[in-house]
Amino acid sequence: MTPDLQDLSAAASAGKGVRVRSLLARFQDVRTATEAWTELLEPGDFVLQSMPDASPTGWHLAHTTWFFEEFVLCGFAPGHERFHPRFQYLFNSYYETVGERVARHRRGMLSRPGIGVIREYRSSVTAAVSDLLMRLEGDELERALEVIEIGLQHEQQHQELMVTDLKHAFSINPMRPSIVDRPPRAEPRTIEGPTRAIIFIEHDEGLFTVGVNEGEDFTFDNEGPSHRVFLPAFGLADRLVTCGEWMEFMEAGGYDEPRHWLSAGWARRNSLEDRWTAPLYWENRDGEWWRFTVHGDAPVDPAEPVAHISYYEADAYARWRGLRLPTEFEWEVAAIQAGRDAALDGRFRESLRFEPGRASEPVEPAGGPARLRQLFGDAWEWTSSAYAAYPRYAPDTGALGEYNGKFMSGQFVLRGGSCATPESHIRSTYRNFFPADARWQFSGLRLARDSQ
Ligand code: AVJ
Ligand code: FE
Repeated sequence: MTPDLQDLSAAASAGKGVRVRSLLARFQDVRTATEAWTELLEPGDFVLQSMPDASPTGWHLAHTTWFFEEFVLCGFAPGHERFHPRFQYLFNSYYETVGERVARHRRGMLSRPGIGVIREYRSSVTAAVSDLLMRLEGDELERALEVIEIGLQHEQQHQELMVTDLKHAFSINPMRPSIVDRPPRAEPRTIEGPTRAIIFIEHDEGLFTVGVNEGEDFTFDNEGPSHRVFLPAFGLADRLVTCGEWMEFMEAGGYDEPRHWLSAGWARRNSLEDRWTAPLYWENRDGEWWRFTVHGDAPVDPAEPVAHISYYEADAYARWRGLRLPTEFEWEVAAIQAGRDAALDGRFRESLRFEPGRASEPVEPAGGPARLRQLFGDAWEWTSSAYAAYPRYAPDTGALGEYNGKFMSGQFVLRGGSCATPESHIRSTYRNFFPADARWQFSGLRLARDSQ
């Protein structure tokens, strides 16, 4: 070898070492972050399932582990012996390619394996994946790195779902438990005058590039291919709709007036089992609005962004104001123009507060230009866009092709992340999706309008 070539290959292997080591460090961080807050829970908390859409905490802990066992260990470690022969069936969520599974609404029946065994399962798979990474080389290593990255992003999605699912389960308990490290408490009201009026940031019409192609940084397959869209001129609100503004809608009879509502939303609002008169978790006590939070019960803070509303409610609110929801591309174009850092003023999972925070500054500094706030974090933002494939989208042919693509019907796109989303998980092309009646996520709204 010439000295030049030697240098090159040394550099390449050093580069590979850094990449593997940094993924390994992130892998361990994510695994630990998933587990850390569950140490405060009682044994019974791990099996609670309050509705078919929500899963028990123990199931989340095991399913995210199953993902690595199924797709990394079984895929790349020849002769890997499963931790337990039934776990492939027990902790498969929805992968037809993998096989049969426990029905989703029965996940709360699984008191065995107990949380002790689930924790052993987690550490055994975490260790085996780490060992495997040190052994693999070449193309195998490259492919394994990609799948582990998907596994990490998958686990981050479940970190958020663990919070929203347990919050829902606890909301049913008259003990009003707190899922975080502090006793239930009423937060003091700290209202500093009315919230500043919304400012609409105007955008000229034009052709814009949206979505992203596979590249160095991880993105989900549903964020691409990148393509161009034409947008007529629009204005996007500089902040989220607040609880105070939502109360105006309620007081004006917004929940009782069918003309604001989509037909399916109106039918859902009238459901006899749980008629909607306010956002999920809100409760009227002697004329005052309270809500259940992960810290227990607290009075509604009018300056906080509203959360736990469905698409139907968001849409009705916007129509009542004579405005509308943004499309997902209006949101994305505005986010790209604002720049990620400029808009990173929301609250994320890392704060461990798990409730939306107020806009960081209630009033613009004198003379300062209006800008978009709370784009990322605090509350997911419903868009009017149906969750559908971008032009030329094709899911992978293997089992992981089932990850996002097969859900592209009957759901709407949400953008921006919430107070339960890990900060490193969110970006301007990210597409979350839920059915129009889902309310248990931290879902809120930002208004939009057609420019004059
Ligand atoms: C993108 C949040 C709708 O909840 O099914 C978890 C995330 N995908 N495991 C979901 C997900 C696979 C997904 N959402
Ligand atoms: Fe999953």
